[in-house]
Amino acid sequence: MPANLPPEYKRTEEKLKEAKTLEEKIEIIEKLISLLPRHKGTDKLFADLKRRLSKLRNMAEQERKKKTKGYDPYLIEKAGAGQVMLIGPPNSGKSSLLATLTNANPHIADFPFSTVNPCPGMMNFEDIQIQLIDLPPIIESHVDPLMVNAIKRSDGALIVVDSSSDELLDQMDTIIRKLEERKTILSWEKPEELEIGWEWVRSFVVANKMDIENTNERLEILEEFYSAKFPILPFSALKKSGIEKLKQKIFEMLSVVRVYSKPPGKPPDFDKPFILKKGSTVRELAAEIHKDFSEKLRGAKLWNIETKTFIMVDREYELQDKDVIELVI
Ligand SMILES: Nc1nc2c(ncn2[C@@H]2O[C@H](COP(=O)(O)OP(=O)(O)OP(=O)(O)O)[C@@H](O)[C@H]2O)c(=O)[nH]1
Ligand SMILES: [Mg+2]
Repeated sequence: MPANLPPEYKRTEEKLKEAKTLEEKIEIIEKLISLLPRHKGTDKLFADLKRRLSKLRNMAEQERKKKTKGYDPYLIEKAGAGQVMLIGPPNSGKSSLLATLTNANPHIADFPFSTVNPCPGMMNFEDIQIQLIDLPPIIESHVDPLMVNAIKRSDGALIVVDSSSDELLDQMDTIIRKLEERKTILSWEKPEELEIGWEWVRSFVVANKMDIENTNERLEILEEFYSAKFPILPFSALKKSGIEKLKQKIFEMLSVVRVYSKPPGKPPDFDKPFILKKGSTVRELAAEIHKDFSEKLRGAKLWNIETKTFIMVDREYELQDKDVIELVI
């Protein structure tokens, strides 16, 4: 049976010849698999692609282990609803922000380059926790590739800038450019097309030190240049002003929903919400709770706790933040 491959598949296959790194090759093969029409005529090709992918992934893992010689200070296990990086120029208040928002005690100093190692902390947001990681500054002359890899792996980044600095625009430019040099795009909206080998990290700007005089004018200039690309939140780690809006935005950045499960005949468990990516369905929630559930699942009761009533939803119902769900099997 002829495979009948679509033109985009062939175009992507061409790119494989030019791919230099293992990561690029992996991404291309992943794309090929997603583009491959599935029928009897493509079974062999599918199996072949899968085999090549697994081989390349093994090789990449070996290479990564060799490169980092087993130790990467930026490899911090994810905790809570998501991992968010604090990036920015020296002295902008990244560590102060971490200290304001979390239980952590990072080193804060009135001179630049005080942070040399990443430092995590947990931020409470309503009934969940979000992990924030304070990072060393990003400057023109040096950016640790391991740090960029950690930013790539994260669920989002805050670009923390000093609104009182004369170099505000230059610093923004440096941060965006230094990451682009390592194939990392920072923006709020996902780029329509992302070239193979590139990574997108959802981010927004925290205009810190707004308690200092005459920062309003600088904020306006920052908005003029960057508000199309990023939301910009005025903040003061010193005065702790703007904290609620900032926390809300960090939660929004993660694009997750909280779902409370209700056992039949019992009150819902409001202590520990399930956290799922926005767009997840009842079926995916069931799979998270128990592998066997999702097969037997018929649908769910979506409860209104105030009126003690429910409506039936099917397996493909898209979960909304704060839904109370009773699975029906
Ligand atoms: N006025 C004012 N000062 C602040 C604010 N946030 C931080 N600072 C001060 O700015 C200086 C630098 O703060 P850090 O939190 O150490 O800055 P950082 O970005 O972590 O610096 P590096 O780790 O060196 O990159 C300290 O003297 C802080 O007290 C703020 O909102 N307002
Ligand atoms: Mg610091």
